[in-house]
Amino acid sequence: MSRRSPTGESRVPFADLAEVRSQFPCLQQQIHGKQLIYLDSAATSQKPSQVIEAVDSYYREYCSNVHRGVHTLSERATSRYEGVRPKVAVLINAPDPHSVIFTRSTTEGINLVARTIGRSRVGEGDEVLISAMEHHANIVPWQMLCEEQGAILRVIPCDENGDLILNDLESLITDRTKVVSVGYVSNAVGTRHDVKKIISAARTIGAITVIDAAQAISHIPVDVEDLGCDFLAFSGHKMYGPTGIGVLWGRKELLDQMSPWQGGGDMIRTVSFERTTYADTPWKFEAGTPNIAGVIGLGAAVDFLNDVGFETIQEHEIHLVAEAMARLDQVEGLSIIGRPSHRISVISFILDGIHPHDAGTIIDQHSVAIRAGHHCAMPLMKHFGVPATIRASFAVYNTHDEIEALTSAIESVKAVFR
Ligand code: C6P
Repeated sequence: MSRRSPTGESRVPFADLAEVRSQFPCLQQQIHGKQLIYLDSAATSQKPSQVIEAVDSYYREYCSNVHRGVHTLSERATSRYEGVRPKVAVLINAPDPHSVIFTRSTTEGINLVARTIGRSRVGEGDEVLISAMEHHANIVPWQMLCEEQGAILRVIPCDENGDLILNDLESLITDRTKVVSVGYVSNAVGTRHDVKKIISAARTIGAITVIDAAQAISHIPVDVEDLGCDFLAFSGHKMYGPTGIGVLWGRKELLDQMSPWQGGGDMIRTVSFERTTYADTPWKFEAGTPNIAGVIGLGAAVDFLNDVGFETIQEHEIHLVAEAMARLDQVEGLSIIGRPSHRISVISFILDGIHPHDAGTIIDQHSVAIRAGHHCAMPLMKHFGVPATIRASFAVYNTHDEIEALTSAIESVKAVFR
């Protein structure tokens, strides 16, 4: 484990995970008089000092617009902003940094694909395939596209464990299938899907493949070359970076063929009243002043992930989740929702006779932050026959002691309703 200084130069080793945790100012506080225990990283992760300092230093030291000014501050901002593209490309093993588009979020990335290549490739009677376990961000844009184009939305089903049923892919992926868009990891129950299998089936018939990597990017190495997908979207705020910044990676040859989706400054080459010509990829997809501080913070978040290292992250999180599952399984009246064959970082559960929102409110009184709700996965909740679940999600800064605190908070919830 090692880390860089905020300026990105010298690397200083992290002594251990306790030191990693000490890098998160927001975790160093009490809520309701007790040490905060943050188990809601799937909603948004906490931010390490190096990310906060990178954003702070942009505003304090070289705040200016990018790609426009000839002055020193603007050149500095442009070079730091553009310097994040190759960092992100290395993170996801993308061969070309120019295939990295900065967006607002995963949501915006998926919408961009649906509104551009989706619109041009999906026609009447065509099919878009998603899965039963998608976040609304990977359902609604495709539903809107299908409604607009007269196309059909089809769904890969899942079983009672929360695993996708992939043995009948041939009947779901037909020559009418133009887009296959699936999540890498379920935010609601934590399943790590076999997306490679889905991508490879989709490629045999030439469908466009889109991966929602929002819940994967901070937990496992994501490798677009190995996956073989055409597009992959994720959000900075779930990978220790700022809110309001995301990435859409796309295969460069496809991005080059695609039309821009928003018009405005910074995405053009020339403008006249007769005709506009567009900038090259990726800038033609980044209309207007971008989230400069967000991109710079995202770069620091990539440094953070690299500095801790995915081997350390995975080893720690796999143990945490296994221990949390074992402890929660011992709690009487608690049912875990979804027991997938491969799980990452998220555990969903319900308590007999207690609404998840009531449980969440009481758990918060014990200074444990969890999420209660449908997790923007209403079709999946329906599949499991529940309106909502209580969700604990884990990140690199969580500790084994925090699992004990969660279980004792759950016991207090039960005591209130006894
Ligand atoms: N899930 C959660 O608590 P945005 O909002 O665009 O950054 O991310 C959307 C999104 C897309 N896909 C998956 C798999 C996600 O988990 C999310 C965000 C949060 O689970 C907020 S609902």
